[in-house]
Amino acid sequence: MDDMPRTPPWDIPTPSFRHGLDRNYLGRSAEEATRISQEIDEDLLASKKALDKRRRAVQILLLGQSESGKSSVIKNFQLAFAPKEFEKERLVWRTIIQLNLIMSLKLILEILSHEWESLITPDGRNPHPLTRELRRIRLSLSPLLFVGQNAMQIIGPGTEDPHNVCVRPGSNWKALIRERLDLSLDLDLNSTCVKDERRDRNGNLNRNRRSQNPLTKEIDPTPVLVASKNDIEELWKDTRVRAVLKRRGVKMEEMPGFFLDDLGRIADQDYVPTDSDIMRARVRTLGVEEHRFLINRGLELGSEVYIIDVGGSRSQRPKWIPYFEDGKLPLRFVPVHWTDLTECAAVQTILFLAPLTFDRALEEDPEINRLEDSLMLWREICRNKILAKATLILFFNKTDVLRRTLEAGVKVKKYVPSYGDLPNEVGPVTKYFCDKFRTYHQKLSPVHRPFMYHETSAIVNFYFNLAGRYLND
Ligand SMILES: Nc1nc2c(ncn2[C@@H]2O[C@H](COP(=O)(O)OP(=O)(O)OP(=O)(O)O)[C@@H](O)[C@H]2O)c(=O)[nH]1
Ligand SMILES: [Mg+2]
Repeated sequence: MDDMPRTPPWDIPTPSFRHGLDRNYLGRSAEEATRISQEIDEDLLASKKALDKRRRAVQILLLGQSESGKSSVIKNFQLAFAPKEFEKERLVWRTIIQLNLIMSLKLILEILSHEWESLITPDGRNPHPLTRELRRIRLSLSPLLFVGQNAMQIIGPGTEDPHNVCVRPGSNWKALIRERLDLSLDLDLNSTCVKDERRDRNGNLNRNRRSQNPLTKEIDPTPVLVASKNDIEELWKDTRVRAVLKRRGVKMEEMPGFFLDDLGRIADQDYVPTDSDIMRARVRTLGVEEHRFLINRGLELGSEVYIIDVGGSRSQRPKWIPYFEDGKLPLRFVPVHWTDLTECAAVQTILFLAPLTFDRALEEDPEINRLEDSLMLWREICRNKILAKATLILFFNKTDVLRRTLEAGVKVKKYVPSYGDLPNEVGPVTKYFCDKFRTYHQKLSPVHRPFMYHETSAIVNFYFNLAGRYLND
């Protein structure tokens, strides 16, 4: 380059001179300007179309305390109206379910360790037989816990919740799992049968397929879970372990993401989650996450529905504030070219989830009764002026849990003295609490709006009929 002759600065032609030299120059720059201008016009038009489309789209906000079932409602919705996407994610849920199972094991081992420490004699010995057994099982399960920990770090880096699978908003964690675990999906959309690349043309499993990628090996729980099956079973069935859990008031079966009773199916190389498994899988939501669904069944095909999911635990609630302040989409959901924020669609419908779990406390604050917390949140939402025009629909979710609790003989009046001697049955209990929610709704709503509620169980496919009715309207 340095050897090339350079034009001295004083010899650089002025624009008019250059024009003289190149007759096409102006013509070319005019063409260029027209092209750029057209591009801008097209961009603006596309933005406007996107904005119009967005304004026409149904926009739903899910609110409710942690574990009320908000994210489960989304899965339900997807299964009902966007089943193709649901199908594509089936194997992603396999990993989540495996991790849920590993988290349950981790919790049990931690509880047993505490027990173990409490049994150590002053001279440092521990004669209890549980300890020897525990040591062996804990050692044998350590590779599984290690792989689980690795996978959790990949899916939700820095989320630091030792007992929950957590994901960061906007992290595209499903794509991440698919990519990192090499889940190339080949889906038979006419059935729930999933074939992945591990199968050869004849449908036989190529069991070596997974182990080819060393990175995958470090975070895929499948092989080590399969290898640990007997030890897990032994641990979970051990009557002494059950006794410790009982003594410490830990009801594993009632915890979200409980899959230990399904170990036989899940700890299998060929495990493919059922719809019901996916509904029961637990991923804790952090922050606010927007889900866009392109309807491919049941409603107007090709129409768009936006559902905004929020983390419901107390530490996450400050992140709801944008919706309470101006009722518009928070800035981060708006593509940069949507300059006029006031044009953005406001939330049209709020689904508020309030399980009638009168006997449970918040996980994050054992001093606070869950139902009391739900009523407090409901009051805030009803009285909010910005949300006055949004349709409020109340879901008394987890009706199956309420039924089981009452059938187990748990008395409402023990937790809610004002319930008195009313019948301890699902109907009267639901009516009693429903009246409370209705009263707040009527008293606090800034403008009159109808009180709508449903008794739901988000782990079964309830949404199709219900949501279809609202969305068609
Ligand atoms: N038995 C039962 N379990 C449910 C029901 N709805 C949800 N679950 C389970 O409850 C757990 C928590 O549900 P999520 O949908 O993750 O709760 P969430 O409201 O999104 O919780 P955060 O993300 O923490 O705010 C999951 O394991 C679900 O499978 C229900 O109706 N019945
Ligand atoms: Mg959630």
